[in-house]
Amino acid sequence: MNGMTLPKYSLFLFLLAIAILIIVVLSSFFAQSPELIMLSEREITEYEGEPLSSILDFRENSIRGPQYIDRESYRMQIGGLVETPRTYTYDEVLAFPHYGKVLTLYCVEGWDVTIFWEGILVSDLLDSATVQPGANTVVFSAYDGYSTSLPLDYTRDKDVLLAYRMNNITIPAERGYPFVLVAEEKWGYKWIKWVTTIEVSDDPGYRGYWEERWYSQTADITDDFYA
Ligand SMILES: Nc1nc2c(c(=O)[nH]1)N[C@H]1C(S)=C(S)[C@@H](COP(=O)(O)O)O[C@H]1N2
Ligand SMILES: [Mo]
Repeated sequence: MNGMTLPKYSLFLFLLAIAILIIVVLSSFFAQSPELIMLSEREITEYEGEPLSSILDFRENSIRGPQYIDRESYRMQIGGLVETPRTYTYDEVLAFPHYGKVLTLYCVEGWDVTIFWEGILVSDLLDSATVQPGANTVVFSAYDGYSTSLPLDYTRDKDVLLAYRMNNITIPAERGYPFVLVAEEKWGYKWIKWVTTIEVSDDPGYRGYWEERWYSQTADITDDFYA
């Protein structure tokens, strides 16, 4: 009798063990680390005690209204007087070292905003392409056809940033996503949004959109903008 029941009993145990194994394997498969749920990003209102403006304090006055740039197809071109022209994706630009500073943008219309900016150095991008001797100017162009220029030395001496975050949140489309130039001590029209191209040149006379309409080429906030 024992000889008849033992194999049946052990077969039952064997099948039970397999069933448990399948359940364990399947449940561990479905219970993989739970999906990350991002809480909505929140803007900071001060940085190390210094009060900040809000991204809502800007007045929208772009020449063609807000631009909506797709992160996947976005490319940053670096060309002109460089040894190795470069084309970077959004992620490749973000792979450069990150820097931050609190700076105020003054628009010629009489309003200003103080923001904590985070970005990468324009000079790091330029170095990655190796600037040719004789260059003295950097021309920036944007997705909406806007452009402006700045002296090469200024971009290096002032650690000029291409910002991808403001007040701890990713720069929104209306404010220039993916990249805004943080042109310290220059009028707001030098703070080009939606930057797509950086062109190194030996022509300090290149006049951008507003400079062509007789806004100051140097655009120092200590001077009149209409010059
Ligand atoms: N591409 C692009 N960048 C631009 C502009 C623009 O029209 N197009 N306007 C400039 C001006 S005049 C100012 S004051 C700042 C801030 O403008 P905003 O308040 O419209 O963001 O963006 C600057 N950058
Ligand atoms: Mo402006």
